[in-house]
Amino acid sequence: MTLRFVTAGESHGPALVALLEGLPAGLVVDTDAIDQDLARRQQGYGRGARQRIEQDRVRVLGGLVHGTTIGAPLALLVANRDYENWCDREVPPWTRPRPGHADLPGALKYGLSDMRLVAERASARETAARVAAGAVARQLLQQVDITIGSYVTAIGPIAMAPTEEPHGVLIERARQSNVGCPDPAAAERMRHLIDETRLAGDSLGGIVVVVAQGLMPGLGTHVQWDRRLDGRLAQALFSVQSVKGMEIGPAFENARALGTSVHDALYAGATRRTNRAGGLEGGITNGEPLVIRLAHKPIPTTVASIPTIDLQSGEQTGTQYQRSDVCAVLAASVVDEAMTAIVLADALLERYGGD
Ligand code: EPS
Repeated sequence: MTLRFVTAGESHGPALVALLEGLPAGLVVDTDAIDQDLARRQQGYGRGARQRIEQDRVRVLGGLVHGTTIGAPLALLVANRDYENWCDREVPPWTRPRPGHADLPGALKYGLSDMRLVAERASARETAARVAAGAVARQLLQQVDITIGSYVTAIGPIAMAPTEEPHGVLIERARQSNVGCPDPAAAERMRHLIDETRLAGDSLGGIVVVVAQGLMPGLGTHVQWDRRLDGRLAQALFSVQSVKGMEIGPAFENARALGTSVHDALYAGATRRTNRAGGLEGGITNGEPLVIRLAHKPIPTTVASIPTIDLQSGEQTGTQYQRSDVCAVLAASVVDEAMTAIVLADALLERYGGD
């Protein structure tokens, strides 16, 4: 791995931190652009009370001199404004695991009786650090005109109408939508569903499409399993909290069709008229846009109770009330873009070097 990153920090601790290593020297980093991505990650119809507290901004603690990288690791910090509200608060231990959250498996694994200690780190608040790192990777990709965008095609059972419009148009229109959906009629129905779901104390998932454009052929390789770009993207994207499904191109539809109707025929100049492969063949970019579709499960913290057990008493009970988002699919789409940017920037540096 040429470009790698790790994060640290808890949801209600002082800050989230990302360490991004492997950037070449001489990249001018625009911290306003990082803040714009952080702000995009905070938005969205259906988010909860926490987002009214936070105003995510990046602080660069290392790796930049006069705004330019020096080949050193970049240390990025995003403060948690909610931290001070929790410093002196007496919080009873959480003993009732939320089904679908890391609570129970995390508590069993680490031998913890207070599941808050699991939830603090499992929380999707951590994705603020990922988005900060991803925003830098995006700036590296922009140097060679690779761009990454996304749009939301479904929230719960409401899906946008099928369209042949170009990805760029859909991404641009999605940016104007507070549910991230480029189809205004579907977006209206999505907002209505989010309102109803909030009243019912429930939560919603959805589907995100991430598109990378301007990719040259030859990123990734077929020669070894762990260097195939499709596998590397899957690892990165499946690590995003709530991602439970992924396809490259219309993969599940392709699985039901015949090979001659699936594979993108080639024409003079190695051109294609279709992109059912989704931009990758043999784990290598083929010069077509990379198209990834991601299924995000509904958030496991719901106001309405779900049957669970109390680990202390052993009794059958229900999950306890906690503040939560109703729907965070638009926010998740920004995280999906960030993880895609990091994998592609890594593959770019691997192919062309950075020194
Ligand atoms: C989250 C629970 C909520 C979300 C949080 C993720 O936080 P809190 O418990 O403070 O209300 O708001 O997401 C963020 C704070 C964020 O910035 O995305 C969880 O349990 O995953």
